[in-house]
Formats: sequence, structure tokens, C-alpha cells
Amino acid sequence: MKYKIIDSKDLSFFKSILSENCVLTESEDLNTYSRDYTEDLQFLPSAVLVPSNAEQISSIMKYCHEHTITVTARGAGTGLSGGCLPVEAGVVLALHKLNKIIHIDENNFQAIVEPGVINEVFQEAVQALGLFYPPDPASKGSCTLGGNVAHSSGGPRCVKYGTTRDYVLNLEVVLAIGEIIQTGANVLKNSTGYNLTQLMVGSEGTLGIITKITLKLLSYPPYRTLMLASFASAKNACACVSKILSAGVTPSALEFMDKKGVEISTSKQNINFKFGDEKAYLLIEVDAFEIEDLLPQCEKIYNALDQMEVMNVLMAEDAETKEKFWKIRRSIGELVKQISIYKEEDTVVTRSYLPQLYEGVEYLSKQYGFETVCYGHAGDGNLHINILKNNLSDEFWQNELPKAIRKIFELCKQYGGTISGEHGIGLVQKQYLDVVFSPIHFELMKGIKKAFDPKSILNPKKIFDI
Ligand code: 2HG
Ligand code: ZN
Repeated sequence: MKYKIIDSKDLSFFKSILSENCVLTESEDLNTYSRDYTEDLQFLPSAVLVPSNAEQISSIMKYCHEHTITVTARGAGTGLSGGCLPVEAGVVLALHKLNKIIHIDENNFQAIVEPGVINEVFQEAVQALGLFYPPDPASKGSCTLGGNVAHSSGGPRCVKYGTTRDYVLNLEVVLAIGEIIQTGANVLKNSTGYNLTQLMVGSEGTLGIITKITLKLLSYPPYRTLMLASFASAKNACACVSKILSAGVTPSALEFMDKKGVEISTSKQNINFKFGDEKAYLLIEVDAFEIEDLLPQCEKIYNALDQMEVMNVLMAEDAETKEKFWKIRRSIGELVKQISIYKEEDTVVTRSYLPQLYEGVEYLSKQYGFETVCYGHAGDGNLHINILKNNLSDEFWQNELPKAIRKIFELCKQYGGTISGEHGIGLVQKQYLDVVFSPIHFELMKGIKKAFDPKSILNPKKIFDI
């Protein structure tokens, strides 16, 4: 596709829709919007537009569609697959001014929000009313709900409560041609034609610009217990996950961390932590509405841990220790990435195959000679594999490593899984999509893309090339 390069006439139009200071073209601004949290990638946009409402976005889309200008939506830029990088330059639509919690409907357990609301701000707002919005990515303090919807983001609580996808009831979307639509309705049941709401969730800004989100809420369970179990073998830690869930308890978090991840996280944050001969950990949380419902869940978990030769179980007795354990876990991703150039794979398998996936990754890392740090949402069969470049040559990194990554993804497929559980395909994983998609998959998806975005101006070159 041949896209129009933005000129002064285009900028004048954007300024007529937005105020002058909401059309950014200074190199410092362009630089800020040229990166996200993905590897060391950088793509400069030609302009950054900062709209305040759907009507402005509609006018921008109509114009960009007519003139074939690319539009890449952006939340907080915390994505890990390059989803908001403007690879064809054009316009970045920065959505941070659409940051209103429009309505929290306590009677119906729903809320309507704009896409730029920060995940944690929303969680706290509903919690103040005794309500619960579970999806909690590690970057919850900075990532936006719009970005979460665009990727169907997850987080530790998803093992019990599901991912972002499970909470989206309805969306207001500005289409590529500028029309504003509701994808569904603000109801808990909907059997009315194709499910455009769920199609939009996880579509990474390639099908439309999300301008309002109706989210489902739950009641907030106020009691929780957290424990950290250590294992002499990572395989046993992985195998213990299915044991725990088969014991008739669904933890509100069931996270895996290998020793290296914990070492990096504790040492970089000066967290006091005693290490022994363990190789891996499970961080296990249970929650409840009544305090007496915690202990029976813990007992079932202890039994399962015993059967899998747990070495040690540390109970987080006070709020401070709970915070410390969560800090260790939540910071691993960010801190590992400070050590070396990296690639992060967001593998997911049918849960009981987690030990086999882990072993396969260990085998491949030895065979190819790279170092990994693994952690993630074991309860969902979702393992984040950080591959560190360290002193490996650029030649290896560019030519050999993709072969190893492909093998990791083939393992995912073999074990009933796929190549991304919660980070999306974006730019960096699309070269591997054929591992799990047949040609007919691509044809169907490209057909959908064409129906929504005939000139392919929305977030071009993401998920697949068209
Ligand atoms: C994690 O599990 C996340 O640590 C990192 O997947 C993603 O929240 C994030 O930015
Ligand atoms: Zn994660």
C-alpha cells in the first residue's frame, strides 16, 4: 500500500480539528512516541495527534481515510510486541486525554470508561465502592484500559478471573472511515449476530479506534493469603500447578518464577531475600469474601505442594511481606530487560503441559547457547520467556535466534497452545504466526481487516502484512 506522506496542508487540517498544541511535530515529541517497551525498536511518526473525544477522532479518521494517511493508536506505550510503533510513520493518535471514568453503575456491576484510563486508577475507583475489576497486568500502574483491550491483556489474577476479554461488554469504536459505532450492548448476554465486541478485543488497533469501553465488574473479595513455595526443580514447580488446581481450589494467583528472575528482581531492588538450593518458585494467592474461607483453600494447596516435594513455603503474614513478594514478581519483566538486549516470548500451552514446555525451552537454550529468564502466569499455562543477548553476536541474534524461537513456538503448538497469551502479535511476533495459523486463517483475518479498514491505514504492518 502506498501511503501519503504528511505535509503542511494535512497539519493545518489536524490543527483545525484539534487545538494547535495537540498537534505535535517537534523531534523531541516524535521521539517520545517512536518507542514502546518492546526491545530496542524505534519508528518515528510524522505527527502526534492528541484528541480529546470521539468526534475529533472521527474527523481525523475521515480525513486520513480519504488521503490514505496511516493512523496508529497509542495508550501508555507499555506494550511488549511493538503494537503501537508507527512503522509506516504517519500519525500517532495519543489517547491519554480520553481518560475519564464516565460512569460506575453499582446496580448493574458495570462501568463505562474512556480508553486512556490507567488500569490501577480504575481498579482503585471501583474498589472504593466494594467492586472489583480483576485484570491486573504487571504494568497496571501505567498501562491504560484501552491498551489492555487492544491486547486482551492478562495478569496474575486471570487464573481465577479471566483476562480483559472476559470483562468487555461493549465498545464505542471509530471505524477507519470515520463512522462511530457501538459494537454490542451494555448487557451480560448478547446473542445478536456476529460478536464485533470480542473481535475488536485483541485486534491491536488494526480494526478501529476504541473510544469508550463498557466493563463488567464483580464484588471485591476483601481477604487474601499469599505464600511463596520453593522447589528444587523447576519442572516440579510447573507440575505442581495442575496438582493445585486439581485439588479443588482456584487460587487468585498462581505465578511461576525461576531462580534467576528472583535473583535479578531482589538484587536490583535491594530486597532482602534468603536463597538456598531451590531452582524455582510458585507465588500462590487465595482470596475470599469471608476470612474463614481462606484456611481450607490453603490446606488443599499445602497437600498439593507436599506431593510435589516442595522445599519450603513462606507465608506472607503481614501486608509488608505481601507487598514484597508481589514487588519481586511484578518487577521481574522490567528489571530483566535492564540487564541485556532481550527478546520476550509470551508462550502459552494447555496448562498440564507446562513442565514439558519448560524442559523444551531449557533444552533449546542449551542447544543454541542462550540464557533465559522465565516467569509468568503458570496457572494459565502462560510462561514469559526472556531471552538475553548478553555477549551473543549480532549475527546469532539476527539469524540463528529466530530459528530457536520458532522451535519454542512449535513446542507451544505441540502442547495445545499458541504463540501469545497476553502480549499480542504486533510487529515482533508476526513472522512466527504461520506456526499456528494455516493459510485459510490468514485469508479469513485479512478479509476481516479489509472489511473494517479497506485502505489498510490503521496500525499498518501489525499482526500480518496486507
Ligand atoms: C508480566 O507478567 C507481564 O510481568 C509484563 O506480562 C507485561 O504488564 C506488563 O507490562
Ligand atoms: Zn504477564
